[in-house]
Amino acid sequence: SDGYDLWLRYDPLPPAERASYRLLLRSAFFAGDSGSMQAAREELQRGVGAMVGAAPIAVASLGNADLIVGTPAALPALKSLGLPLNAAGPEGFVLRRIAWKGRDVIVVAGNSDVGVLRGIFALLRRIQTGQPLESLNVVEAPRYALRLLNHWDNLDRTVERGYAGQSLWDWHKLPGWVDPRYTDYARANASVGINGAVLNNVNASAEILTPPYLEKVAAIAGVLRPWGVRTYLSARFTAPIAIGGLKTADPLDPQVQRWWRSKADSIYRLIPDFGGFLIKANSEGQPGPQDYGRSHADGANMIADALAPHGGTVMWRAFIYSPEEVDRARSAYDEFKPLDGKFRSNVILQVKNGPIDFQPREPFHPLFGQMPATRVGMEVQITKEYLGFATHLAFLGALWEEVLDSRTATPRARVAGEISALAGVANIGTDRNWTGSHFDQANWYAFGRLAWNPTLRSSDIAQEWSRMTWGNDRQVTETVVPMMLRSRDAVVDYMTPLGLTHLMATGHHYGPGPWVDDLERRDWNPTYYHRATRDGIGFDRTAGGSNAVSQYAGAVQHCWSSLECVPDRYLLWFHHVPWTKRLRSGRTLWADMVKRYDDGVSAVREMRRDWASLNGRIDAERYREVTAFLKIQEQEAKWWRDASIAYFQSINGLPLPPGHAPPEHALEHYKSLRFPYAPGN
Ligand code: BDP
Repeated sequence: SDGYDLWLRYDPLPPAERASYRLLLRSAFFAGDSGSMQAAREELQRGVGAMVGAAPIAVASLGNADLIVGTPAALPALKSLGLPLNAAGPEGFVLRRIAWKGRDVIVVAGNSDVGVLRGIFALLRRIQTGQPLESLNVVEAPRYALRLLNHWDNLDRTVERGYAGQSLWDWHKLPGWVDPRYTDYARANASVGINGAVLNNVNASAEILTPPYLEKVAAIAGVLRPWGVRTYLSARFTAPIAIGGLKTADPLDPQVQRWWRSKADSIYRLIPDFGGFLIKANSEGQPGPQDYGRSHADGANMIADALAPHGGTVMWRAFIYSPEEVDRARSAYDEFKPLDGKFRSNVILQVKNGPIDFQPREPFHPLFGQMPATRVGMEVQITKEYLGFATHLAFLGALWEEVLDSRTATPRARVAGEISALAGVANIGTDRNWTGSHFDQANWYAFGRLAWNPTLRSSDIAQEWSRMTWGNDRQVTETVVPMMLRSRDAVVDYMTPLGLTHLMATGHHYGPGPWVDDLERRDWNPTYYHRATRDGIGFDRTAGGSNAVSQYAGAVQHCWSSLECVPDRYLLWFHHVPWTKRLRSGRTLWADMVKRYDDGVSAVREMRRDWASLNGRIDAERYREVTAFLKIQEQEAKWWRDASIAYFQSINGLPLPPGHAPPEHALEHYKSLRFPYAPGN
């Protein structure tokens, strides 16, 4: 298998199970014929047909249907059944086994056809994972109204930080040729409830807003629409200059305001359900309102006002930092906290999960829970820019669960409750398996599932995904799921243990570069982040240092400020600690660090061994690729470990603790390595 089918493989079930499902699913009545209902019908027939060997026949009357599928608007009879449709909201669904006129039927209902479609996917997932339908009684609604993929796709089809081939969007052939792959992309999103896609890179070219490109965008939007996926675009703040012929992009200039209004009007003429704009402004060289002496709120609100008549949203990114700041981790909070309450209601402040930048582990961003008068969304990175690109196995469900679950101010408040949108930087491209590796499909899947329901456990998500993707063989599930669940901690251990961060090589971010200290901006140097000296290591963010810890509220601030309370995983994020300090493990900091590097490498070695035990239980094509990638991961884990230990040893002059092998090469070797062929930005 080449992996193209993702988790929607619908492999045939064992004969015994087939028979019982088949009896329940012989026929189906579909109320309505919208694009979404057609999609629901085709998906049900395709999935059930493949899994149980016979597709439900679509019947024209309710009387002889085993399955009844629709909305109360299209099928008023549903209203009398007492279904909890209120709790399903506009996008959710109800699945229920009931007696209908003396017959035993399954109802798949929603308040919209898209809700119904999601209900069909939820039903199919139950069959895929072998769950009985006997006492089916489910009502679901998404926790967040916006669950969006952010594609960092350029118009030349390169993908910034993309490790899965080229951009899916074939701009040159659009709109005349609409690749059928767009439909499969939309289907996959619909199956996990993702309801929007920003098509182009946040480092945006203004050209996407020109009429020829908007025609192309409209063609894609037409494919995504029936699947409940709305189209959004990244907009360049200076588009009025670049493509509008104006001399300024000042948000308070009436001509500029008019330009955005008329641009929005023309987009909505082509794409009536257009979602809105994502904007990276005054960040890493992108233009923004501050170039005109205006605030981020002035910029966001001006564009929000242009979208408001059409119901569109502006996602304004909070990813800003400047080399003049005392501490990059402080920047976004310092800039945006004073703007709380100043944003229009159709602005979402889009904040990365941590205060630096999608690192293997960061504490949650201090803006979560501290912008009570602003809508805040969280941005995570599905593509693994900082976690080993496509070859390393790292299940990010565990990372996102950790962030969503983090306590904010009061003991009961969680980050998940403080946000109103979730965005994920997509890992999708033209590779046959979509994501560059089979296991990276799990990260697309987990993102969608958590955006729908952030209280899901990553272990349950891994379990579902594994069964749908690798089959229901128990030995496979019992091997794959634990591999996934330990994988992200393994990456943290071999790259950035104990709260270290941002130690990767320059530019492409591939491999270790903790020694780098000569970049044009000081806040791009790994040495800026680890602050290692002969005596100790770590960034002092307590009151004695940058005091970034003061941006957190109450108990969190209190604990993380204190060397006694701060968890080991954030130790060097908040504290500069002597190499000889004893940690909870009883080991010195240096000994603990070396052990963690080794643990990370061992974990990968064990993952390889576990995977090898599945030989013959998985199709050869996918088995071989994963086998090869795990081997690469082990080599690179060791590279990270050896290079990091060699470098830190050159700073602290300490011997290796007993029982740990010295790095394979001298530090100079690791420093001399170059990777011109690694995908960059
Ligand atoms: C950084 C990436 C860079 C992105 C930037 C962003 O290295 O390519 O443009 O994030 O999020 O992590 O804007």
